[in-house]
Amino acid sequence: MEITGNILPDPTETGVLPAVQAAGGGLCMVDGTLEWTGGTVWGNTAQLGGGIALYAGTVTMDQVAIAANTASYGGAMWIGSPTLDASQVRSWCNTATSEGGSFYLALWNSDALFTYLDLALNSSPVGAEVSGVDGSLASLEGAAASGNSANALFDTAGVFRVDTSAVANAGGEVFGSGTVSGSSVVLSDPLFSSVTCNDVVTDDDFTLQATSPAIDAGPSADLDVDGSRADAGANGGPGGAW
Ligand SMILES: [Ca+2]
Ligand SMILES: [Ca+2]
Repeated sequence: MEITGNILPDPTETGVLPAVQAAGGGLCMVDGTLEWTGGTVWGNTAQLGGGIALYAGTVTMDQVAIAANTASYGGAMWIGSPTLDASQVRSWCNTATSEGGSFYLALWNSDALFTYLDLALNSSPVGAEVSGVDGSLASLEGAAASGNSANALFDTAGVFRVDTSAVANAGGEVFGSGTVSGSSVVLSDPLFSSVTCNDVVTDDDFTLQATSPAIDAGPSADLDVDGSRADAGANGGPGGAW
């Protein structure tokens, strides 16, 4: 499944629009239950959540790729207060003009869990990869994040719990003013093989280079499909072959 090329709000609509009409360029979920496996959401635009906006409900995402979407908040995804469990998600080259180049946790009770996550080259003035308001919680396990922004990868007043991950920002700062906890985090570039923000999403290779610090650095109780300890990143862990 591919979701691409949508622009919100619809430029032919005029007047004062409900906020939801400008949220989730590729997919907007207001409530309910979503179990989503596979697919690519790329090249969409909205004010909140260029690729995806999740207001509430219960959401399970697995092996979903989100690339080159654009928004004010949450280039890839704007997260309200759903119960979100995202595994093997890959987000790259998304842009937010305000906050959260990849993910923006918008509410005091936003609480999102990402396991085996790839983040690369997302951009925003604040929180190039992930940003969250005071009280929000982003939990990352087995993440591989690589950025080139002058700003922190993870920023603003949210709480970031990061475990068994490899993260680095060529522009320097990784964590901004948010509260950070966690364990077994390597502050070093995960060395994806080839990722370019060139408006082509099919030429990007997130295979880890041989010297990647993300190799065997994922959740210690998990194994990769080759039987070795799980790697960090979206190709890691027992569900990593995709
Ligand atoms: Ca590319
Ligand atoms: Ca491994």
